[in-house]
Amino acid sequence: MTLFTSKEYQPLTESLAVTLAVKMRIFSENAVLSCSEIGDGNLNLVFRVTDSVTGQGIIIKQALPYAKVVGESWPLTIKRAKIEADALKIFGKIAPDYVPVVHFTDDVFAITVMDDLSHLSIARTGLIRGDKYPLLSKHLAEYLARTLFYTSDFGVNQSEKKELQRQFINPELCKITEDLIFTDPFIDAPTNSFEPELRLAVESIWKDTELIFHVALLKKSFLTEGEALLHGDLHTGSIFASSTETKVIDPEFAFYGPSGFDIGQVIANLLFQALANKEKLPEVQEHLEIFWNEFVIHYSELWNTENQEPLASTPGFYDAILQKFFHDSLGFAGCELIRRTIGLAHVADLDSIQNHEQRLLAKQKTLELGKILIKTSKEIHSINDFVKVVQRIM
Ligand code: SR1
Ligand code: MG
Repeated sequence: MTLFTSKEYQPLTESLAVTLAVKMRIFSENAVLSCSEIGDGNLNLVFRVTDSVTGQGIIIKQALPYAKVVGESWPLTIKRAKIEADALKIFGKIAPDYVPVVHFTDDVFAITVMDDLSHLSIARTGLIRGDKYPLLSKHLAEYLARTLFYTSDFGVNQSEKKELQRQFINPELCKITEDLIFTDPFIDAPTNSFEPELRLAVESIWKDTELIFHVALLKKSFLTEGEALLHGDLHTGSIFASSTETKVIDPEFAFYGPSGFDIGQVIANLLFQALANKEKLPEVQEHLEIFWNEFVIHYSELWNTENQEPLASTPGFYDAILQKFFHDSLGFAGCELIRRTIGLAHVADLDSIQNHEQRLLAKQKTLELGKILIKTSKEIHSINDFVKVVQRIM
């Protein structure tokens, strides 16, 4: 299909997005189409094209050749659009209930056309305004148990896994994570951004060699352990939700990494809600307990019934794997808490707290909890113990 007159990449405009939708014959011939750019993330353009009569829509997502959050001074490969589309297709096969359908991709224009999810809300936005998502943690647990199992050496033929690992080498996007999560917040880097009142707390992080030792170990794990195909950026801004549905979007950071990284990102991004507003602690606590317990139920079921590894039933092996996921995830969650508070890309959960003193207090608590999780993750042995650690900080 020739979609463009030009054969070279160009950023879409709203009117070009409509032309594209017409050429793809997604809508009926007489449809009156409108389009708006709705992207509120850090990196991409996102167009919603809608049929004004039926209300039916599609999403056209395009990678920009730079990081939108910073500007053209930060060039970024548009190859990430292919990584994202390929990951969506794989995750969609493994966990179809939780992934939007991809209708069309174009690698030159870095475009992915997918289901319109505008009947759902971005989970972070919904949680901040007080929406309830009773099934969110259960759904995320099943999504992660399935994606982390079926892309690992336990759930896929081990040669096929190596092919997948090759397909998802994603150096540019991994470098962003290596810098923004594991390096910059722990040194005096120009990308960091925080309120002047937090400087003392931040400087104590930069001087804390015990903390940085543990961060270096977590970073090494991120750099070297290809356990499963990760989403790679599984924060609540990468999740669409309603009271009944959950869809995980935006896997442009996908790569083979340690499973606890995805699990930890979910944990940290749920925690921001309780750190921003203590009254939400019981709700967050329930989400955390359901999330981990359901993850274990689904993962162990897959482990016992679908395992490809001949040594999988060796006594103690499964428990060791699960324990590793748990400890890794708490450490990674600690890094996410700290980087979203003092690093380059913040979260609205904390930044939207209007009262200055309350915002500072919430951020101080977030840094404290982050430090504790990074330093003591291996001393926390159950989800109940973890919840007690969180309660003590509040
Ligand atoms: C320059 S990108 C900043 C952040 O936005 C993405 O969603 C990732 O979380 C990344 O770390
Ligand atoms: Mg994203």
